[in-house]
Amino acid sequence: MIAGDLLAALPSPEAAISPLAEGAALLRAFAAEEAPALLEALNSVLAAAPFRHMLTPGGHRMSVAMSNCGRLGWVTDRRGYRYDDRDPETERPWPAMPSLFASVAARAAARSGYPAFAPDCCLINRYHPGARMALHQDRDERDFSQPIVSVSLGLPAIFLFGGLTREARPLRVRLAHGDVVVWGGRVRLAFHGVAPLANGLHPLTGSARINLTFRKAA
Ligand code: MD6
Ligand code: FE
Repeated sequence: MIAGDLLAALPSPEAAISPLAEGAALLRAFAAEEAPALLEALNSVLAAAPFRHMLTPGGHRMSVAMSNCGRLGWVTDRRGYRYDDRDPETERPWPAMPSLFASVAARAAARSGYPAFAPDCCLINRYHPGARMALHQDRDERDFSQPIVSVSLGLPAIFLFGGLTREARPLRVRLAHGDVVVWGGRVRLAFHGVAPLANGLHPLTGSARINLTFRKAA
Protein backbone atom coordinates (compact mmCIF):
# COMPACT_ATOMS: atom_id res chain seq x y z
CA MET A 1 0.00 0.00 0.00
CA ILE A 2 1.40 3.42 -0.85
CA ALA A 3 1.30 6.25 1.66
CA GLY A 4 -1.64 8.00 0.02
CA ASP A 5 -3.79 4.88 0.24
CA LEU A 6 -2.86 4.41 3.86
CA LEU A 7 -3.93 7.96 4.68
CA ALA A 8 -7.17 7.56 2.76
CA ALA A 9 -7.97 4.46 4.79
CA LEU A 10 -7.85 6.40 8.09
CA PRO A 11 -10.98 8.18 9.25
CA SER A 12 -10.47 11.92 8.74
CA PRO A 13 -11.20 14.24 11.66
CA GLU A 14 -14.01 15.70 9.54
CA ALA A 15 -15.63 12.29 9.16
CA ALA A 16 -15.71 11.75 12.91
CA ILE A 17 -18.07 14.65 13.62
CA SER A 18 -21.80 14.06 13.21
CA PRO A 19 -24.46 16.65 13.91
CA LEU A 20 -27.09 15.31 16.34
CA ALA A 21 -29.38 18.28 15.93
CA GLU A 22 -28.95 21.98 15.20
CA GLY A 23 -26.42 23.09 17.84
CA ALA A 24 -25.41 19.60 19.00
CA ALA A 25 -22.55 17.46 17.71
CA LEU A 26 -21.23 14.00 18.40
CA LEU A 27 -17.44 13.78 18.15
CA ARG A 28 -16.71 10.08 17.96
CA ALA A 29 -13.57 9.00 19.86
CA PHE A 30 -12.49 12.64 20.21
CA ALA A 31 -11.07 11.95 23.71
CA ALA A 32 -10.01 8.32 23.17
CA GLU A 33 -6.29 9.07 23.05
CA GLU A 34 -6.39 11.24 26.16
CA ALA A 35 -8.69 8.88 28.08
CA PRO A 36 -5.98 7.16 30.16
CA ALA A 37 -4.62 10.55 31.27
CA LEU A 38 -8.14 11.83 31.95
CA LEU A 39 -8.83 8.79 34.15
CA GLU A 40 -5.56 9.23 36.01
CA ALA A 41 -6.34 12.89 36.73
CA LEU A 42 -9.84 11.83 37.74
CA ASN A 43 -8.41 9.53 40.42
CA SER A 44 -6.78 12.50 42.16
CA VAL A 45 -10.05 14.43 42.05
CA LEU A 46 -11.94 11.47 43.52
CA ALA A 47 -9.41 11.05 46.32
CA ALA A 48 -10.48 14.51 47.56
CA ALA A 49 -14.18 14.32 46.58
CA PRO A 50 -15.32 10.68 46.40
CA PHE A 51 -18.37 9.48 44.48
CA ARG A 52 -21.62 9.62 46.41
CA HIS A 53 -25.28 8.93 45.62
CA MET A 54 -27.16 12.19 46.02
CA LEU A 55 -30.85 12.55 46.89
CA THR A 56 -33.34 14.09 44.50
CA PRO A 57 -35.56 16.86 45.89
CA GLY A 58 -38.27 14.17 46.06
CA GLY A 59 -36.07 12.07 48.37
CA HIS A 60 -34.99 9.36 45.89
CA ARG A 61 -31.38 8.13 45.96
CA MET A 62 -29.92 8.56 42.47
CA SER A 63 -28.64 5.35 40.85
CA VAL A 64 -25.77 7.36 39.32
CA ALA A 65 -22.93 8.22 41.72
CA MET A 66 -21.58 11.77 41.37
CA SER A 67 -18.76 14.10 42.22
CA ASN A 68 -17.48 17.42 40.83
CA CYS A 69 -14.38 19.41 40.18
CA GLY A 70 -13.88 23.05 39.26
CA ARG A 71 -14.97 26.25 40.97
CA LEU A 72 -18.59 25.07 41.20
CA GLY A 73 -20.20 21.68 41.63
CA TRP A 74 -23.72 20.54 40.78
CA VAL A 75 -25.54 19.11 43.79
CA THR A 76 -28.99 17.84 44.65
CA ASP A 77 -30.62 17.13 48.00
CA ARG A 78 -34.01 17.62 49.66
CA ARG A 79 -33.60 21.38 49.22
CA GLY A 80 -33.33 21.15 45.41
CA TYR A 81 -30.86 21.24 42.52
CA ARG A 82 -28.15 23.89 42.52
CA TYR A 83 -24.50 24.76 42.01
CA ASP A 84 -22.38 25.10 45.11
CA ASP A 85 -18.75 26.11 45.53
CA ARG A 86 -18.32 23.56 48.33
CA ASP A 87 -18.65 19.82 48.59
CA PRO A 88 -21.51 19.31 51.08
CA GLU A 89 -19.84 16.10 52.35
CA THR A 90 -16.62 17.83 53.43
CA GLU A 91 -17.63 21.51 53.39
CA ARG A 92 -14.41 22.15 51.49
CA PRO A 93 -14.15 23.71 48.00
CA TRP A 94 -14.42 21.18 45.17
CA PRO A 95 -11.06 19.96 43.82
CA ALA A 96 -9.58 22.13 41.08
CA MET A 97 -10.38 21.15 37.51
CA PRO A 98 -7.33 19.35 36.04
CA SER A 99 -5.92 21.41 33.17
CA LEU A 100 -6.28 18.43 30.81
CA PHE A 101 -10.04 18.35 31.55
CA ALA A 102 -10.47 22.02 30.67
CA SER A 103 -8.34 21.68 27.57
CA VAL A 104 -10.20 18.66 26.15
CA ALA A 105 -13.54 20.40 26.80
CA ALA A 106 -12.44 23.66 25.17
CA ARG A 107 -11.03 21.85 22.11
CA ALA A 108 -14.22 19.81 21.63
CA ALA A 109 -16.37 22.94 21.96
CA ALA A 110 -14.25 24.89 19.49
CA ARG A 111 -14.39 21.99 17.04
CA SER A 112 -18.20 22.15 17.27
CA GLY A 113 -18.49 25.89 16.69
CA TYR A 114 -18.34 27.18 20.27
CA PRO A 115 -15.06 29.10 20.60
CA ALA A 116 -13.63 30.15 23.98
CA PHE A 117 -15.63 27.73 26.11
CA ALA A 118 -14.30 28.14 29.67
CA PRO A 119 -16.09 25.68 31.99
CA ASP A 120 -16.21 26.42 35.73
CA CYS A 121 -17.76 23.04 36.61
CA CYS A 122 -17.15 19.43 35.70
CA LEU A 123 -19.90 17.13 36.95
CA ILE A 124 -18.62 13.56 37.18
CA ASN A 125 -21.17 10.74 36.81
CA ARG A 126 -20.46 7.06 37.43
CA TYR A 127 -22.87 4.41 36.12
CA HIS A 128 -22.74 0.76 37.06
CA PRO A 129 -24.96 -1.79 35.27
CA GLY A 130 -28.60 -0.89 35.85
CA ALA A 131 -27.90 2.76 36.69
CA ARG A 132 -29.81 5.26 34.58
CA MET A 133 -30.61 8.93 34.28
CA ALA A 134 -34.22 9.98 33.80
CA LEU A 135 -35.11 12.49 31.07
CA HIS A 136 -34.23 15.99 32.24
CA GLN A 137 -33.19 19.43 31.04
CA ASP A 138 -29.94 21.07 32.15
CA ARG A 139 -31.18 24.45 33.27
CA ASP A 140 -29.48 25.27 36.54
CA GLU A 141 -26.77 27.22 34.69
CA ARG A 142 -26.93 30.99 34.42
CA ASP A 143 -26.07 31.47 30.74
CA PHE A 144 -27.71 29.20 28.17
CA SER A 145 -25.58 30.68 25.37
CA GLN A 146 -22.75 28.46 26.62
CA PRO A 147 -22.78 24.82 25.51
CA ILE A 148 -22.31 21.70 27.60
CA VAL A 149 -19.50 19.31 26.72
CA SER A 150 -19.99 15.67 27.68
CA VAL A 151 -17.15 13.11 27.63
CA SER A 152 -17.98 9.40 27.85
CA LEU A 153 -15.40 6.96 29.26
CA GLY A 154 -15.52 3.21 29.86
CA LEU A 155 -18.60 1.12 29.17
CA PRO A 156 -20.93 2.26 26.39
CA ALA A 157 -24.38 3.68 27.11
CA ILE A 158 -27.50 4.59 25.18
CA PHE A 159 -27.96 8.34 25.39
CA LEU A 160 -31.56 9.48 25.00
CA PHE A 161 -31.78 12.72 23.12
CA GLY A 162 -35.27 14.19 23.15
CA GLY A 163 -36.89 17.41 22.10
CA LEU A 164 -37.67 20.71 23.76
CA THR A 165 -40.76 19.23 25.41
CA ARG A 166 -40.88 16.12 27.59
CA GLU A 167 -43.33 14.45 25.17
CA ALA A 168 -41.01 14.27 22.13
CA ARG A 169 -39.83 10.70 21.59
CA PRO A 170 -36.05 10.62 22.16
CA LEU A 171 -33.40 9.53 19.68
CA ARG A 172 -31.22 6.71 21.01
CA VAL A 173 -27.51 7.37 20.51
CA ARG A 174 -24.83 4.89 21.55
CA LEU A 175 -21.99 6.67 23.32
CA ALA A 176 -18.74 4.71 23.53
CA HIS A 177 -15.40 5.23 25.26
CA GLY A 178 -13.86 8.53 24.17
CA ASP A 179 -16.98 9.90 22.48
CA VAL A 180 -17.75 13.55 23.15
CA VAL A 181 -21.11 15.27 22.78
CA VAL A 182 -21.25 19.06 22.51
CA TRP A 183 -24.63 20.49 23.16
CA GLY A 184 -25.84 24.06 22.84
CA GLY A 185 -27.60 26.60 20.68
CA ARG A 186 -31.16 25.73 19.74
CA VAL A 187 -31.12 22.41 21.63
CA ARG A 188 -29.40 23.65 24.80
CA LEU A 189 -32.59 22.94 26.75
CA ALA A 190 -33.50 19.64 25.07
CA PHE A 191 -34.71 16.82 27.31
CA HIS A 192 -32.18 13.99 27.57
CA GLY A 193 -31.26 11.00 29.69
CA VAL A 194 -29.36 7.73 29.81
CA ALA A 195 -30.94 4.25 29.43
CA PRO A 196 -30.11 1.65 32.12
CA LEU A 197 -26.46 0.65 31.68
CA ALA A 198 -25.91 -2.84 30.29
CA ASN A 199 -23.50 -5.31 31.90
CA GLY A 200 -19.95 -5.27 30.64
CA LEU A 201 -16.31 -4.89 31.48
CA HIS A 202 -14.05 -2.19 30.10
CA PRO A 203 -10.26 -2.49 30.27
CA LEU A 204 -9.88 1.00 31.80
CA THR A 205 -12.97 1.37 34.00
CA GLY A 206 -14.09 -2.19 34.81
CA SER A 207 -17.85 -2.41 35.24
CA ALA A 208 -18.43 1.35 35.03
CA ARG A 209 -19.24 4.12 32.61
CA ILE A 210 -17.86 7.51 33.59
CA ASN A 211 -19.32 10.69 32.13
CA LEU A 212 -17.72 14.10 32.54
CA THR A 213 -20.04 17.01 31.77
CA PHE A 214 -18.47 20.41 31.56
CA ARG A 215 -20.55 23.48 32.18
CA LYS A 216 -20.21 27.21 32.47
CA ALA A 217 -22.51 27.46 35.47
CA ALA A 218 -21.93 30.98 36.81
C1 MD6 B 1 -24.55 11.26 30.98
N1 MD6 B 1 -25.36 13.42 30.61
O1 MD6 B 1 -24.23 11.17 29.81
C2 MD6 B 1 -25.49 12.31 31.43
N2 MD6 B 1 -26.49 16.70 29.91
O2 MD6 B 1 -24.15 10.49 31.84
C3 MD6 B 1 -26.12 14.50 30.67
O3 MD6 B 1 -27.03 14.62 31.46
C4 MD6 B 1 -25.86 15.56 29.71
O4 MD6 B 1 -24.39 14.25 28.39
C5 MD6 B 1 -26.35 17.71 29.03
C6 MD6 B 1 -25.55 17.59 27.94
C7 MD6 B 1 -24.89 16.43 27.71
C8 MD6 B 1 -25.03 15.39 28.60
FE1 FE C 1 -27.94 16.54 31.53
